[in-house]
Amino acid sequence: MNDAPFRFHSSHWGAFRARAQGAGLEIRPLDSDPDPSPIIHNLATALDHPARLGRPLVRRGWLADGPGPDDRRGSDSYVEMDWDRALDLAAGELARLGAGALPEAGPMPGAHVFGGSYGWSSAGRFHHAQGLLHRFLNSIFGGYVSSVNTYSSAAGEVVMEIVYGAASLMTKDAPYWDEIAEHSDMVLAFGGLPLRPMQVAPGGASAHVARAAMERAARRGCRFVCVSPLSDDLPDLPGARWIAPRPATDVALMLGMAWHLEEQDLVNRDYLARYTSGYDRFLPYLKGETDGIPKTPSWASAITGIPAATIRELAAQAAAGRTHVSVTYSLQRAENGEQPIWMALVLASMLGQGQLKGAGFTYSLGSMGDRGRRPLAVPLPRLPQGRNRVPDFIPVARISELLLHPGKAYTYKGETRHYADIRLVYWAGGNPFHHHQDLQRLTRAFARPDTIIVHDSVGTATAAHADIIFPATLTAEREDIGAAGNDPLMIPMQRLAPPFGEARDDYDIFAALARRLGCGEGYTEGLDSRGWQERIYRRTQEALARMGLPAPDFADFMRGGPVALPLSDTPSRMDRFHADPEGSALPTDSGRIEIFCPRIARAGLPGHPVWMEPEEWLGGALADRFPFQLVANQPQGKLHSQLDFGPVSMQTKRRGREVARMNPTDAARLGLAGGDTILLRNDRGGALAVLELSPRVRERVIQLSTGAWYAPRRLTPPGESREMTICVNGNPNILTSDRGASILSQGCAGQLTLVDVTKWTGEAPDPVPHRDILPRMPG
Ligand code: PGD
Repeated sequence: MNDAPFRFHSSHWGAFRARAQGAGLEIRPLDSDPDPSPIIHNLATALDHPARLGRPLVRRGWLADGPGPDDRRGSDSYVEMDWDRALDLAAGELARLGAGALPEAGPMPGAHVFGGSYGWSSAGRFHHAQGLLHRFLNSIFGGYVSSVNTYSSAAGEVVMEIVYGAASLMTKDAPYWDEIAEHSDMVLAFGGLPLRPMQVAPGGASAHVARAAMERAARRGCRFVCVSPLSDDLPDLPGARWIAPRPATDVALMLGMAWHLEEQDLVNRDYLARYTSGYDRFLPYLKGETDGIPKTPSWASAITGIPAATIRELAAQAAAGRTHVSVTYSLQRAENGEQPIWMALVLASMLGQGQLKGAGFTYSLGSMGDRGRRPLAVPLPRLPQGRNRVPDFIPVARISELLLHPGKAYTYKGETRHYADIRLVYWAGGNPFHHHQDLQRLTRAFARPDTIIVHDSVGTATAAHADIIFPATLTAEREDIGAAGNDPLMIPMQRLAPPFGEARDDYDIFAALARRLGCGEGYTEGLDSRGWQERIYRRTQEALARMGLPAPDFADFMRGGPVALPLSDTPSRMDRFHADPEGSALPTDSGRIEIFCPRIARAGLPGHPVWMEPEEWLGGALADRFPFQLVANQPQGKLHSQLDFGPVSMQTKRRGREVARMNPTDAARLGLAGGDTILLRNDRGGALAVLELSPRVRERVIQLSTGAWYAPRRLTPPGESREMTICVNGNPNILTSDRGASILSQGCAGQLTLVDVTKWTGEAPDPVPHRDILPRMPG
C-alpha cells in the first residue's frame, strides 16, 4: 500500500497533486478542476526515463577540434563528463568570447551571442529556464541578441498591436467565458474553439473552464459555428455547425460575408463611426472599385469552396443576434497570417456589437487555457532579468536566417534591419529542432556558430546539435511557485522527487558558470533558489496583505496548499473603450480600431485587410505536384514535444510513430487504408506517419500534429532510386516552410504546407526511440 502523502505541483498543462509510486509518480488532478488535462499523466514515467540526461555531455568533434563552424553537428556523438570539467570548458569558451570582461561603454560582447532561446519548458515563476538564461547573459556578457514575439502568435501579435492596441487586449480582455455562456446567440469561431490547445496555459491553469462554458451556451441555444478544416476543432455541442473552407482562405470567406452585410444594409454604421477609423478606405476594395473584383459571396465561394448561399446565410445569422467573432492563433501561423486576424476584427466591427456582453471580437480565445478568464488583481512573483545592453533582436522565427546570413537586410514592422554575426548560441528550455520550420535548413544554420550550449532534461534533437549539454532537473524535482496571470490559485510547487542522476537546476548551472567568470555575485545576489523564491514571493504576499486577504509566509505557503488570489473587477480595456472611446482611447495611432492603417500601408502591405493568394494552398499551381494541405497543429497528447515519451503521448501514436489523419474519401481514391505507413513529402523533405481515417478532416487535408522528436534519416522511398531525408518519427517541421508570415511580422508560418502523400510499401524503417535521439558514449 502506498501511504506517501500527495504533494501539490503545477505545469503549463495544469495544477495537480502527486506522490512517489515506485520509480514514478502517481498523479491526480485538483478536485477543483472541472476538466483536467490528461497530459498531467505524462510526468508519471518521466523521472527515470532512458531519455533523461544525468551527466554533462560534450560533443566529440568540439572536444577534438575546438570551437568553430562544424557541419558534424547533428550527427556527431557525445562524451560524458564530470561537472567540474564540463563547467570549466564552458566557462573557458564563454570567457574567450568576452564574458566577464565588460567594457564601460560601447558594444557588449553579447552582441555576438544569441540568447533568444525560445521555449516553453514547464516551470513555476522562478525556474523559468529562458528567464534565468537572460539574467545570466545580461550578467556575464552585458546582454545578448534577443528574440521578439512568439512562435504561437507573431503575425497576430504584430498586427493586433498596431490596429487594435496592446497585446494585453488579447490575453486579459472580455468577453469572458461566463459572458459567452450567458449572453452570446452565435459564436462564429474561425479556427474553431479547440479544447486541444486550451489544455495549456502559460504558468498553468488550476481549472479548465472552456468546455463547460461552451456546453452551457449551447444548451441555452447559442449556435456555434466551427470554421476549420477539422470539425473536432470544436467540441461536440448541440446545434453546432462545421464550415470547412479550403485552408488559408478564411479572409475570402469573411470578405464574402462582409459583402452581404453591406448589400443587405446590415452594417452597424454608428459603431463604425464611433469606434473605428478607415472604413471608407476599405469599402471601395470590398465593392471592387479599387481592383475591379467585387468581393461577392460568389467570388468568395470560388476561392473557399463554400457555397455562396451558405456565406450569405452565415452573414445574415451573424447580424440577426448577439454574435461573438473569435479567431485562433492557427490562422495567423501562415503566409500572410496578419490578414485573417485583421479581417475578423473588421467583420466584427461591421456587425458592431463590441459593446454588448458576449458579443464582439476576440483573438486567441480558443488558443490557450487562460483566455476568456478574468485577470488577477495582484501582481505575481517575477525574477528580475537585469538589463540587456545589446539592442539587437530577431523576430523569433528568423533563427535560421540569422545564423546563415549575418549582415543580411530584412524588414520588421516597417523598419529595415540587419542580422547580427553570431558566434555563440545558448539555448535553455526550448526545442528548436522540434518547433522551427524546415528543419534541414535549421541543421545547416546550427553548423555556423563557434559553439552551441544547451540545457535540457532529456536528449532532444536540439541537444543533439549542441557542443556542450548540461543536464537540467525536471520541474517535478524542484520547488517553485505556480501562478498565472488569469488564474485564481497560486500553487506551492512542492518537490516530488530527487534530481535524476547528477542533473542540476538551471539556476545552479548558471550560478556555477557565473562564479567561474567572476560574475557570481551579480547573478545570484548571494541567494540560492529558495532565497530567490522567498524574495520574489513577497511582491504577491504584500499585495494580498494590503487587500486584507490571507497572505501566508513563504515557508507556510510552501508547506501548505494553494492560496486564493483575487480577480480584478475593473472593467476590461475594451469595455472601457466602448463606454468612452475618447477618454479610454485604444493605444493605436488613431485611438480607434484601425480598419485602414496608415502605419501598415507605410510598411509596404495593403493598408486594410485583403485576400492575398498564398504560395502553398490548394487553389494554387503548386497543388498540382503536392495535392494535400498539411495542417501541422498542436498535439492532443502533450505540450509541443515535451514528455513525448509519456504514457498519454505514446497512446496517441501507432507503432511508435505519429498518426496523420485524412478523410476516408481521399484515402479510398489513393488506395490507402487506416494503419498504413505513409510518406508525406515535398521539396523540403519527408515524414513518415501512420494513417488514421477520419470524416472529421476536410477532403484534401492531412493533419499531422507537431511534437514527434526529430529523427532524420537518408532513405530511398519504395520503388524510387534517389535518397531523400525523412523524419522517421513524423515531425512535420521537416516539411514546413521557413518563410516569414509577411514583411511586417516575419512570424512563424508553419501551420499550412502543401505535401504529397503515398503509401510506404514493404517494410518501413523503425522509428527512433527517444533514448537514441542523442548518441551518447560513456566518458
Ligand atoms: P517544447 O517541446 O515545449 O517546444 O516550441 P518549444 O521549443 O517551446 O520545448 C521545451 C523544451 O524544454 C523541451 O525540450 C523540454 O524537455 C525542455 N525542458 C523541460 N523542462 C526543462 C527545464 O526545467 N529546464 C530546461 N533547461 N529544459 C527543460 C513550441 C513552439 O512550436 C510553439 S509555442 C508553437 S505555438 C509553434 N507551433 C507550431 C505549429 O503549430 N506548427 C508547426 N509546424 N510548428 C510549430 N512550432 C512552434
